[in-house]
Amino acid sequence: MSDQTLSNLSREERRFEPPADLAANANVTEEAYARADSDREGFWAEAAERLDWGRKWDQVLDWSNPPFAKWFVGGTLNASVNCVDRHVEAGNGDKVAIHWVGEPEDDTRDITYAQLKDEVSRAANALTDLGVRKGDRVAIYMPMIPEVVVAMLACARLGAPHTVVFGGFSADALASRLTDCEAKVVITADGGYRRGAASALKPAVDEAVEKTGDLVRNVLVVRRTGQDVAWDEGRDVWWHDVVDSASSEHEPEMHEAEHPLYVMYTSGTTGKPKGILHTTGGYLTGTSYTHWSVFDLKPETDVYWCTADVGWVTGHSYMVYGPLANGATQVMYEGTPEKGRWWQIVQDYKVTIFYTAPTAIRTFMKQGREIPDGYDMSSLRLLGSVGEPINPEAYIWYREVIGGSRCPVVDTWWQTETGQIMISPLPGVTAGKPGSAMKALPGISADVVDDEAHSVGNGNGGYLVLKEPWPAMLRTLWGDDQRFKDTYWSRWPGLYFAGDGAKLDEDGDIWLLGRVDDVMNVSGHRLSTTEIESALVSHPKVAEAAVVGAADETTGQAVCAFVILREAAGDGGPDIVEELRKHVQKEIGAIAKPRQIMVVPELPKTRSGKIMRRLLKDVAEHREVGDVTTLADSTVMDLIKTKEGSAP
Ligand code: 6R9
Repeated sequence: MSDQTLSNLSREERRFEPPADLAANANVTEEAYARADSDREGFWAEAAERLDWGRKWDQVLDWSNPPFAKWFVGGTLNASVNCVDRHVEAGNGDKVAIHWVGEPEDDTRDITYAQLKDEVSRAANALTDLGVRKGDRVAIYMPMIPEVVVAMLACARLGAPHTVVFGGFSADALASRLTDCEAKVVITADGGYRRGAASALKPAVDEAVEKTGDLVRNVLVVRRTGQDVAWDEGRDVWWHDVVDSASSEHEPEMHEAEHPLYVMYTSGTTGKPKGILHTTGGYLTGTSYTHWSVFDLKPETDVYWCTADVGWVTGHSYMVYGPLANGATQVMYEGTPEKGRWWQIVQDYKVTIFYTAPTAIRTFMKQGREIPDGYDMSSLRLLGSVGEPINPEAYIWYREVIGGSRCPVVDTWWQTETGQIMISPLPGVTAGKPGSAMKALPGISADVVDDEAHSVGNGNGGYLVLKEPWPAMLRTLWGDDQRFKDTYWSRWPGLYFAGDGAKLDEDGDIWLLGRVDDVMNVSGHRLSTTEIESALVSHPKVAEAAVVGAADETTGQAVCAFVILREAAGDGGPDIVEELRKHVQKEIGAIAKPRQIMVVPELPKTRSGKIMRRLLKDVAEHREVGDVTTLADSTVMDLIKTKEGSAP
């Protein structure tokens, strides 16, 4: 984080008080902070009471073996019952759970809680018939269609942890995740719609399953696009053949509070993705409480919409588990942001709470306010942001243009690992500052510390840490307790290291400043530099590669790669840059495709051989190159800069 960033941010003096009517009727008021401070476990136990339990817990938190937390020890519950059955039993069966909007115009479905319950029960029965048992892992690789929610909840019902892999990821990325969590079944679709065209998914599954030997027994396929698919008779099963004919009666089992709910893979600082493990009772408590408090959800009247893809943690916590546990009515959209389409949906469904990412907001800003101005968005009453720091300009634009200057903006900081929102304004309490995530929520303890773990105090910057366990925290990394300890808990004893830089302003409010490790944030998605470097180096023409995240107006950061070609490859040919970009797309997925690739003769390295990414970042961001004194060969940067001048 540069000093300039710090001082720019501290000059921001605008404040937005909560709207009076919202504050008067807010789900959570100021006193929640004090109550949680005086009895943190009691506070979370009260939040857990929001759920239906089979058996109540004996102990709220067992922290006797840190960093391995156990919440609601002795309690049992079923996540799918909490998200579906109990709303039907409470007489809300006819209430719409999901207003689904397909990408092709006019392709829509409204699904009530009663319908969702039947469909989840059918899918649970079908999965049982395919041999899925409690504890088995099921991979889900699907587009944004209602069946993905059904699939997740059916797995949760059976106690079979799911691992949802983003549909934009490659066959290789899918294969490594299947292998790591030893998935027995993959649920997918023939394809999905992207930017108006059908885009296949099943071929990637076929390729991934082939790579993993006999690991995967069955592939369950939803017919979405109707495109031709290759079929393995002994292995592949159509969803409509086995789910539609299954019984809609399914007796759910109550699972232990600490039973694994899902594994979500996310990029780390090394090439191998980390399998973040979330369990049932604490996760559902943390997500449902925060969804209700941060978005001030009124389930009877609100129409909520989170635009995240289900392949990311936001889709898990704030499209599936949080909102459905709260009995919300929500919108789910299959497509990506396309000019006015989102605002059309807000208008058509009278969306009241809208949750999206800064990268989307910046894209809309670039297109101009005329587009959203053409729609009636007066239904909106609250806006949320997640995924990366929201710069004050984007915050103000979001507030004014989308929120008509009447909706509070909640900038929510959290991570795949934290499972739930951790730092955020409370919309009925906090006077928001554009660009600040403000304060740790009630029941959460965060601080900003220096290298020695001392609190930096107001007005200073440092590392963001979490000081006390919280219900939705990750329990470990799948199959790798040691890496779990090393990654998050070893830097300072007893503190969770989030990997983010942050600043406390004069009021003690928190400003997030981005990652301090080699993880990039591109459009709110975490990508590891190492993972992309490995992908580049796996190309036969590439000898070495270094990847940096360079500031980008729209995506926050963009992937910039520097590669040294193998001698045998000569100059790589005229299409080398495109060839390498495509290669990264194939290895990891389109999201990781470098914006820019520079073919260079050398990379800047320290004497111990560490690539100095800091200098490459200077080049990628067109800055004067910084201090080169620790370079083994200080002329290297001149060579690279010359190349930059001649780059296409
Ligand atoms: C939920 C999610 C986590 C990383 C996190 C941080 C960045 C997320 C943010 C934010 C500033 C916010 N991040 N929300 N930075 N302000 N409101 O995005 O999870 O994909 O695991 O990413 O994203 O750097 O450490 P995940």
